Amino acid sequence: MTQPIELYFWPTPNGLKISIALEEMGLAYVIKPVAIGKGDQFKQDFMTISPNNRMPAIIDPDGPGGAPISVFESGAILQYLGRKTGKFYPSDERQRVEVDEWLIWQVAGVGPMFGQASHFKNYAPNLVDDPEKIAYGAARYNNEVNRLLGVMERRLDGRDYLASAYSIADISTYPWVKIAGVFGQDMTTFPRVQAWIDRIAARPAVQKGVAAGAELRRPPPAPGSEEQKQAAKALFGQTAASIDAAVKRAT
Ligand SMILES: N[C@@H](CCC(=O)N[C@@H](CS)C(=O)NCC(=O)O)C(=O)O
Repeated sequence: MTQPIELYFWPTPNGLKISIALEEMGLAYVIKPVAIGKGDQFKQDFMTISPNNRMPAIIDPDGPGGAPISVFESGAILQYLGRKTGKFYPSDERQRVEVDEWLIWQVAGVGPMFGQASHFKNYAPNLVDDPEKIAYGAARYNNEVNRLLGVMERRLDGRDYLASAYSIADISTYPWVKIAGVFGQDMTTFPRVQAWIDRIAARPAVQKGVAAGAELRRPPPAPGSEEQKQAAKALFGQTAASIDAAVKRAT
């Protein structure tokens, strides 16, 4: 009997891309929590499969040739799962190029820019005393988020999905773009993007994927609390040397 895929996961937008894909593709999986606020991403076992100290990652016990394979980086995982199942990743080269364009647009653009906008909105105010020190970075990343929503709004003129049909590009983009309103974006100015969000949110597999790991979700730690200090230490101010030290501590 085929063993379930191990999903190294925390319920953030990058993690949810993969739980949604696994649900959409009908693949059995088991969640292996990576508590990034506690430093699980620095543990040697995890770093072996994800050397960038970031989740998500997967281990597929039934990889190529029937042997296990690990994959890190959400885009690489989605392409792997798409090739494995033949679902949401067309084999026709022209259609595949189109999906790749929008998938890479998400992982190289939407993810990093939305991630930085989230940092300046949700975390920087607890880390930096002077609001003026935050203002420039916050404005820069909010503008980028706004620009990217504009790119999507134009792309969705006359089409329902980013490529020709619903694909891993939409799956990758959805968990970030659905929270654009939380970043302060006025979604009434992006009606096609909002309709795309609603279209994808209505899919039962997406609802299951978004609910994955619900037991891991907690409200953000209170400012000044020990939990918040631990999370800030794990997640922020990372350098090559600090990661080396964190890996040694965690192992
Ligand atoms: N490019 C990566 C980004 C993944 C990423 O940023 N993951 C974050 C959580 S959303 C993480 O694991 N952070 C741990 C850390 O900052 O040490 C991907 O697309 O998989």
